[in-house]
Amino acid sequence: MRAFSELAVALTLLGVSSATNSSSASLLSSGSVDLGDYQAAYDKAKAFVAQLTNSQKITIITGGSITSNSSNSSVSWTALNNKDGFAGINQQYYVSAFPMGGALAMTWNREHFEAEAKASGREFYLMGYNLINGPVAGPFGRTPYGGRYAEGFAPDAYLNGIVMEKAVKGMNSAGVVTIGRHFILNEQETNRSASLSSSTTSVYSSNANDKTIHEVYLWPFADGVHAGMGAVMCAMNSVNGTGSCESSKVLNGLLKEELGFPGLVLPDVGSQSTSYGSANAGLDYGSSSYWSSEILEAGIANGSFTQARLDDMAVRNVIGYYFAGLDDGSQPSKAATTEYRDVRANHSQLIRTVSKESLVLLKNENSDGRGLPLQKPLVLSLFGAHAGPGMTGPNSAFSVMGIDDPYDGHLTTAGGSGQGSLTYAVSPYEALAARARADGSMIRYILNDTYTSSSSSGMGGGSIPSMSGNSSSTGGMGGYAPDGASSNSSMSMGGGGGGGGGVSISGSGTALTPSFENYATDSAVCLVFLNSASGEGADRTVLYHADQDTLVNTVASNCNNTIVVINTPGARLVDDWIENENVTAVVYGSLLGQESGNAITDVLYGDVNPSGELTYTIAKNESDYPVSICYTAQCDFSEGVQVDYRYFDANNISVRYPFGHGLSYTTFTYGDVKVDVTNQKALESKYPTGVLSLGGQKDLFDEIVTVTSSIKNTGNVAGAEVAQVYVSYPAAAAQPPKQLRGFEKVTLQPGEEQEVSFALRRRDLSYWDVEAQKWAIAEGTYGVHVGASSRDLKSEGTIVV
Ligand SMILES: *[C@@H]1O[C@H](CO)[C@@H](O)[C@H](O)[C@H]1NC(C)=O
Ligand SMILES: *[C@@H]1O[C@H](CO)[C@@H](O)[C@H](O)[C@H]1NC(C)=O
Ligand SMILES: *[C@@H]1O[C@H](CO)[C@@H](O)[C@H](O)[C@H]1NC(C)=O
Ligand SMILES: *[C@@H]1O[C@H](CO)[C@@H](O)[C@H](O)[C@H]1NC(C)=O
Ligand SMILES: *[C@@H]1O[C@H](CO)[C@@H](O)[C@H](O)[C@H]1NC(C)=O
Ligand SMILES: *[C@@H]1O[C@H](CO)[C@@H](O)[C@H](O)[C@H]1NC(C)=O
Ligand SMILES: *[C@@H]1O[C@H](CO)[C@@H](O)[C@H](O)[C@H]1NC(C)=O
Ligand SMILES: *[C@@H]1O[C@H](CO)[C@@H](O)[C@H](O)[C@H]1NC(C)=O
Ligand SMILES: *[C@@H]1O[C@H](CO)[C@@H](O)[C@H](O)[C@H]1NC(C)=O
Ligand SMILES: *[C@@H]1O[C@H](CO)[C@@H](O)[C@H](O)[C@H]1NC(C)=O
Ligand SMILES: *[C@@H]1O[C@H](CO)[C@@H](O)[C@H](O)[C@H]1NC(C)=O
Ligand SMILES: CC(=O)N[C@H]1CO[C@H](CO)[C@@H](O)[C@@H]1O
Repeated sequence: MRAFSELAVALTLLGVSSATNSSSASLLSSGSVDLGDYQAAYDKAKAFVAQLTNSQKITIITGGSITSNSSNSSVSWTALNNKDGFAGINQQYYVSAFPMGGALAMTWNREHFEAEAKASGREFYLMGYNLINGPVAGPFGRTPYGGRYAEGFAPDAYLNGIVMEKAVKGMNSAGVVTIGRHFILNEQETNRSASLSSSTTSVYSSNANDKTIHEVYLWPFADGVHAGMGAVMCAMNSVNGTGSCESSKVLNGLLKEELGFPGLVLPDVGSQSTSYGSANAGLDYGSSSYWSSEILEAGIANGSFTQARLDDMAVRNVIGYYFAGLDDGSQPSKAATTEYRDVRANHSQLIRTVSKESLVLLKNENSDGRGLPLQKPLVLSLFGAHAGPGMTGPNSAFSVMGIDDPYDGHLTTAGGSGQGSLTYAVSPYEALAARARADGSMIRYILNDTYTSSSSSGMGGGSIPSMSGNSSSTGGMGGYAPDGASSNSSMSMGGGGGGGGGVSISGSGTALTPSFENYATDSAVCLVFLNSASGEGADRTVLYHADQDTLVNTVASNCNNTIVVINTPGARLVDDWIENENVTAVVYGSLLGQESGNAITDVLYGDVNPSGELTYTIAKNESDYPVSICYTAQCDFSEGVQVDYRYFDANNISVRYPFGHGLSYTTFTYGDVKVDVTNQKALESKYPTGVLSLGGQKDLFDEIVTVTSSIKNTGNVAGAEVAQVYVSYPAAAAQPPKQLRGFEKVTLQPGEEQEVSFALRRRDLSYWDVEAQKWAIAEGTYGVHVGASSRDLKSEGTIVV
């Protein structure tokens, strides 16, 4: 309808340096952005705002409501109900706790990305919330220590962007407005805010170059905008020394002028610090103390602020409401926090499905009957606090300013505004005990990481007086042989009393002295459960826990079928024990929400064949990671685009488990790769030519190359494989050795073979040309690899430009 292309060309000529307040304020009203699906919402928003007085507009942009009696007009507006959470509603009774964002990403399943967001979004909708603080594209995962790692998706722009796209679509389809957060370079909790931490003297500034910002951190937000994200939360941190919510270059420049973002920008807590500065920089929603009618009207009068910008802000505040269809008036009113409403439907089934599909089988040595899956083991022993319910139940408060690490109980969610509201949490103990009962297995457990029997008051404890005489070969005195027990009782099995706190006698049969060693010794399988905890407000300090690693080694030295299960917000190192031949399998995942124990049990017993893949690298040592936490006021992102596997590849560092790794109970083979250029003309144009649309120039999202290969299930059970496409670029693009640019998850029956195809978009083959301020396709030869992980490439094709 409008001459989009001419306007877009004019706009592009201005480039990013054109982050001028006036051009940005008129971006929507001038028709410079091809609004696509947002056009109808824009028209409604504009018509609505046209009826408002300035004072009413200011009420709306400061979060107020307009009632017709108070304003003496026919106009009314009810402030949107904003709420924390993505993987379920934060701090709300009777809702579902879904797998955290990090777990969702580990499924590598686009349908799940959308389905979870839709189901979660539906609960928000029915509880009366309509402006949702999620999904979370940043923290992106620059450092594995980041406290909020579990809320985000993956330290890979492509995968993170695909989850963003689907998550936004899913939540939008539930009728709510999504807030992509935190914009931008919000990679750690330490020193995030001077007002929230006594030790912080100044909020940190993330300093990254233009190429890094575009190729790494901005990318997933572009996918979110492309998918219809209605709001963005600017971050607590500064960027290049200017507060994210005060930076015209960040908000007007990157977000609005470059990504064509049509919605509202609102600040994270305490992140607005000026009146005209923030408004002119692109903040659309803020505090009435900075934005009183007096201040803003005075600004309009003397030129510090403009009428056009106020109108733009008002439109941006209401456009998402129309886009989500909230103007149909059918959303229920906001529920009280403790109110019962029937919103959960059958979501627990989806939660269990997503959870079990997110679990990654890191290691499995099952050729001699050990390892996974379990088959009715006769004696099943569980170890570690993470195996059982926490002493104080699933709803313990996790302080916003950090939580203990690790958590003393089964951990299913993170702390802070991403914390799930659990009506229940199934622990592994609960699910495994039910399974053991059904199978006729004997179950033993010590639900503690550091248990010693002297800390227990049970029989066989260290306080029991010694008996005269000892023929046990190990340790000191003590022990108790109940009458009627095996005649070999007090003399059998030293069992490694060393860890037993002075207890040498193991008891026997069903009356063992409780110790890790004794329980492990004649178990058919020993399951050791480990977690790491973190959340909003504090970062992790370690990537492993010595006590837990000792637990694994103690169990493994007495049990030749030790299987480790880990739930962790981000990377958890395994090198202390991974090469122990008695550690036969490792199941690894993020934080899974309410059905956690059921999902873990489904995988352990092979009710589902594991198909999750790592969304980040597990290194061998902490020191292998390039970035830890920054404690200074200036945080330079000197690693540039070398985040996660890009860094390990570029520096040829051997890793424990690479990005994209994940085993199955079956095996797969890959066929050759075929590469078809489906839009040669597009490939020959160095720069995109499309109009500015949602997410950037429109043709950046055009699919221009198709990659095909075939996958065959060569094992005995059905299973799903995530085939991954990695692209290597001509030198001119100055890219890491390779980058993920496609993936497909295929489910195959035994012996079945399927062709799998991947569509590469123009943007997937582009690098950010800093000079031109555009995405560019490089001249030369692109390598296109299909493989099972970033370090297990099976076959290769090329594209010559
Ligand atoms: C407009 O934005 C620029 C940055 O691009 C900023 O320096 C300037 O102060 C802003 N203008 C006003 C009137 O705030
Ligand atoms: C406006 O009307 C509502 C009911 O429609 C009433 O609750 C409220 O008190 C009124 N406000 C004023 C300022 O009269
Ligand atoms: C309300 O509006 C009417 C007409 O629009 C006007 O006559 C009246 O004075 C207004 N009342 C107040 C209290 O502003
Ligand atoms: C950052 O946090 C650390 C530890 O909490 C503190 O010692 C340091 O002073 C803070 N740095 C700044 C710049 O505030
Ligand atoms: C931050 O500074 C770097 C280095 O000067 C520059 O390349 C980049 O464009 C700046 N970005 C922002 C958003 O200020
Ligand atoms: C405009 O008025 C505001 C409010 O009085 C004042 O803070 C600001 O400095 C003025 N700006 C100019 C350019 O006069
Ligand atoms: C949950 O219910 C919806 C409709 O109520 C249905 O479409 C969906 O298939 C159900 N999901 C499962 C896993 O049963
Ligand atoms: C675990 O055991 C240690 C000592 O063995 C004890 O200090 C700690 O309180 C126990 N933890 C729980 C949750 O029982
Ligand atoms: C006692 O141990 C001996 C040798 O280890 C074994 O032959 C015998 O069966 C055991 N007796 C019982 C009752 O377990
Ligand atoms: C593992 O230990 C059990 C005894 O607990 C033994 O029967 C089995 O042969 C051992 N398996 C291997 C492969 O060493
Ligand atoms: C493995 O377990 C067996 C007991 O089944 C034990 O004898 C052996 O020492 C263990 N090996 C290691 C490396 O811990
Ligand atoms: C009374 C007795 O036999 N004591 C023995 C118990 O075991 C220790 C360790 O093997 C021996 O040193 C004691 O002599």
